Amino acid sequence: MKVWLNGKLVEEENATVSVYDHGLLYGDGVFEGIRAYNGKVFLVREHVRRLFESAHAIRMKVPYTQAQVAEYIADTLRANKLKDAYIRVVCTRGYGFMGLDPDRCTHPTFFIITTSITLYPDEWYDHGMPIVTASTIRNHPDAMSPRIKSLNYLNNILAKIEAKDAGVIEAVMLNHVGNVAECTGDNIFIVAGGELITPPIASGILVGCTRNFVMGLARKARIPVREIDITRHDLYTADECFLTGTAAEVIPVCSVDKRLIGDGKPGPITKKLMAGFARAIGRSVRKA
Ligand code: PXG
Repeated sequence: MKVWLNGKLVEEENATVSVYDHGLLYGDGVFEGIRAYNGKVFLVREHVRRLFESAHAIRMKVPYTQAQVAEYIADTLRANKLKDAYIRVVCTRGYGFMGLDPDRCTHPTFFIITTSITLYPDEWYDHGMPIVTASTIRNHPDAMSPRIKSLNYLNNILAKIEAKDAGVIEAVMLNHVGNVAECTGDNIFIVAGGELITPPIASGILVGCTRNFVMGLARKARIPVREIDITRHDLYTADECFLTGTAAEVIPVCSVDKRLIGDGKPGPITKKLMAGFARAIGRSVRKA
């Protein structure tokens, strides 16, 4: 597989960065995870814009334009003859020897990895997946805003470890005041009283591209959408619950901390939005 690294397409064994790269030494950098479906990069403008916003927020300048980044993603997919792919775009502060000072780094390191995708098992989409709440809270927005998709994912990784210890693969993270924020790599939605509800941006979340897209699908289907604070109790007592993310797409949740959600099966609004998402990416709609 070829990797796009600092302006060149190189074989993956030659795609190397310095041990003095501040992305590695300090997690000083930003990234995006993007999907391509049937040769089309899904929500590419939204993802590239978020990459630039993340970089801007940490006072880092991506050395290209947004249009160039979109073009380089397409070039990498073409070079690897990939139509359905997972794409990782990374921009680090670059080489800078030791010391936190970002001014030690003169050139950002920029690379694009593409890989053929591995989907979650069908069974979770058909029957829902169990999740738990983590004791690790989401980063305080005034410490490290979760809106920045930074290279330091330890906050999320600690919660992921809790999920795995509980025998599941995803965990809900509460925020600094105890409300539901998001999962380790997915945003969260519930359905209650016929309304689609998701935590607001101010609750301290990554503003997911899939989240925004699914909210748009719901509005088009005339499902009322509200961004309001939700508690763990709201989750336990919801009629439906699902997660959204680039990797997971739209995935139903059947239980939270062993409390069944609704009747424990994907609900009608979840199924409708899963079908809408499948149509949008040109995939035939699952039966089930
Ligand atoms: N919250 C967090 C903390 C995330 O990392 C999302 C929400 C969903 O955002 P999008 O824009 O994808 O709808 C994410 C995204 C991985 C992987 O390798 C993780 C994400 C995306 C793609 C791959 O685990 N997280």
